[in-house]
Amino acid sequence: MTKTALITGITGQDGSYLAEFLLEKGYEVHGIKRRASSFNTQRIDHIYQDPHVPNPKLHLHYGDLSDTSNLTRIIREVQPDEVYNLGAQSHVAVSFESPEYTADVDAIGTLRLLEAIRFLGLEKKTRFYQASTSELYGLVQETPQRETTPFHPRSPYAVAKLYSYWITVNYREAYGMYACNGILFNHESPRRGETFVTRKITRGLANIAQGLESCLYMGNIDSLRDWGHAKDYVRMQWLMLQQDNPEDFVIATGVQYSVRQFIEWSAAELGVSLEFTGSGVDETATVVSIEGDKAPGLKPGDVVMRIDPQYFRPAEVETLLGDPSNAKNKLGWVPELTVQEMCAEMVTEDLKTAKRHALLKEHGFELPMSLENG
Ligand code: NDP
Ligand code: GDR
Repeated sequence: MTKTALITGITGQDGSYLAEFLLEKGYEVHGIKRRASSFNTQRIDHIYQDPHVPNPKLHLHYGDLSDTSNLTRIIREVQPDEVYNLGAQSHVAVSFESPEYTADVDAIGTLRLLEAIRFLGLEKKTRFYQASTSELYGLVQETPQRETTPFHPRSPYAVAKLYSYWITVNYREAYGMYACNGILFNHESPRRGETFVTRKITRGLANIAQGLESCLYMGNIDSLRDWGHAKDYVRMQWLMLQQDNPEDFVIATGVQYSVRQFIEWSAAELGVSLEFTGSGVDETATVVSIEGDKAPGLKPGDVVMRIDPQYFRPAEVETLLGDPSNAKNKLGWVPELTVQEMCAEMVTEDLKTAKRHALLKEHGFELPMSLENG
């Protein structure tokens, strides 16, 4: 029997990979997309199916996690076997700017979905996945962080996600729902939003290498993260809903690096070696040498990174390192891609785009790119 899945956040990084994954598994996939004044489906355009063709397997519905009646109507229509709640205002720094909106969407949005499932009498049919986060650990109480490590959220985003974590546990305990949390550590890909740190670095350095920008302005580059590849992590989201009993899992690689190291690797992928000098807000990264032909816009001595305190957060999560033993032992899950392979893939993709843009610029055309630096 064909299974039906509903994905909130299908237009995001994870939603797009998960939709591909479920379609390959033969699912009928429904996704909720937001109404926007310009197209926002770039990440799923390659799997889009014209609703006029017979038996389309991918269906998109307009909706929003802030709209109870809309969510209830979609769930009633779709009668999903599985709901993946990936939709969120997912940027930690932005959550300090828009804390109330973040709480509405990232916390109450989850409650709205769970209540809709219950209200429609689907609590025994519909399995529910909640996109929980390593940000819950915030000011870390134990290293590495595992399922039992106490939480201490450090942003409006993380506090909202804490509510969602517990309301998911609560609906499981109170109503016997198959509902579970994936506590996912940072995961990235060429589809990562441009203002998250890895993508900001790979895109920024690729643009600089091609002479489209001059300098990358960064926040706290001492920050330590456990980065994996989004493709590996969406496989795990599905696995969590295929077990006999619902359980919450930490998903991580178990290896940690600094933002500074990610900058060095990205530059190295472009054939550029960097030297970091100075400290605190005065730290800079300067080009020492260049190999190959990927960075015609650079020469030794160019400063390609400076610190801009506007990217510091009011409360920072300095270090995160996950222990994925439980997922490995119980679900047989191991990440297939290393962070270095992921970084190389991201730089390669961003360099392709930067080269296209450089060519357009050379021939006097307007650039179809935003210079927003997030
Ligand atoms: P993205 O920011 O790439 O995608 C978020 C998605 O949510 C987008 O489709 C976005 O739509 C949608 N969305 C935003 N606001 C609303 C709203 N009000 N109503 C409905 N949909 C909305 O995030 P990721 O794919 O990286 O992450 C997926 C989920 O996993 C998120 O919940 C995130 O918080 C969580 N998470 C992510 C981790 C990571 O490292 N990537 C780690 C741990 C948890 P639009 O495209 O229109 O903006
Ligand atoms: P994070 O990811 O906050 O961990 O949340 P992000 O990539 O934004 O930041 C990681 C670390 O890098 C530091 N940093 C910068 N970050 C950004 N965005 N821009 C900068 O210029 C910059 N300079 C340094 C940050 O301070 C931070 O320490 C992501 C999101 O996907 C969440 O939705 C998810 O829950 C968590 O990962 C796990």
